[in-house]
Amino acid sequence: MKPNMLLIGGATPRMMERFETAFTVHQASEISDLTGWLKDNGAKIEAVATNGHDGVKPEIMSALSALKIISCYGVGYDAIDTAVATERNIMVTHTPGVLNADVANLAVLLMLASSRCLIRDDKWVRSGNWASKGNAPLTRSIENKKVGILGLGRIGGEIARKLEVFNCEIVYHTRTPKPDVPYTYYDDLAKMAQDVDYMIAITPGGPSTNKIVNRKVLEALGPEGTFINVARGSVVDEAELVSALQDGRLGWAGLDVFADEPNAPTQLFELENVTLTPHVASATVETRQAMGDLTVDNLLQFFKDGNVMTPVPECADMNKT
Ligand code: A2R
Repeated sequence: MKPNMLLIGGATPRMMERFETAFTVHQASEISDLTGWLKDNGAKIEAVATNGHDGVKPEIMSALSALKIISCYGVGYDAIDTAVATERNIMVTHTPGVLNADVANLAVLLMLASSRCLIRDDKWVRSGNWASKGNAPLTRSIENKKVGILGLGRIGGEIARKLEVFNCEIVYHTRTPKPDVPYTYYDDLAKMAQDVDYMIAITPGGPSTNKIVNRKVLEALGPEGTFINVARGSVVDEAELVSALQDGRLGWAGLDVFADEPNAPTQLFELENVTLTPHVASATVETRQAMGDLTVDNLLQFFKDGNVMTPVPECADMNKT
């Protein structure tokens, strides 16, 4: 008998094929009355595969009385209540590491797109402005600039390394200083924002980072500053961000994540000092395949011997061996 798995959100064909070799898969998106279905079937579900956006809603989690493992396709797992999971001895896994390079690449891309006005200059050519108005206005260089990284973990470290080729000076803010890094530590986020040209957010979401990029921090970054967000929309006070960009109290922003995805604040659509992407930092064929493989591998290994490759830190001591 294959164990029953509930799939929340999508999966690639390659993931589906592998899921189906080991599990009886129930796709939440294909169940019309999920609440009713969970009443009748929730107690037989032993595994959930989900993603960082959908997570597992509390009402779903509580309907799955036999749940043993949640495998999350993504490194951020703030949409999964790990306190409830650990209390119930439910293993939670995620996909750290394999997406570092591409998320870091998107952060650098947003920095460059913002400083070099990529979208404006693309339009300059297409609209005929080049011929009718002449050369596009000058842009700004990222060479030799000071960059503050908010969250110097796996991805933040990768961003810092990539920015070294642009001769950027790297500084960072985290809750605890990191040993063995050659970058200056700031224990005060607003102070760091004041001192840098660019600030890149790459922390987890959740309560500890909720709106830590607030009005004070945005104003400290200031009219000559650029804010890049590849973390979570919840990390910044979005209303304050919009208003600071509108008034020029903040210079520019490059944003891949938003508080209410898939919706982004419509006021941003009018602004030329903003570059927007639809939460695609890890969304390359190569990285998504690696994430998908790890999502499935964790589940298969767990049902083989009770161990997983990449538990979330809260579940790190739950491996059997
Ligand atoms: O604070 P620390 O010392 O635990 O450092 C972590 C930092 N961090 C914070 N920094 C400031 N205030 C906080 N409340 C706070 N909470 C965490 O974020 C660490 O340097 C970094 C997270 O690094 P990792 O755990 O290695 O995560 P990774 O793989 O870099 O991914 C970061 C996030 C994901 O959670 C997704 O939301 C997004 O990137 O894709």
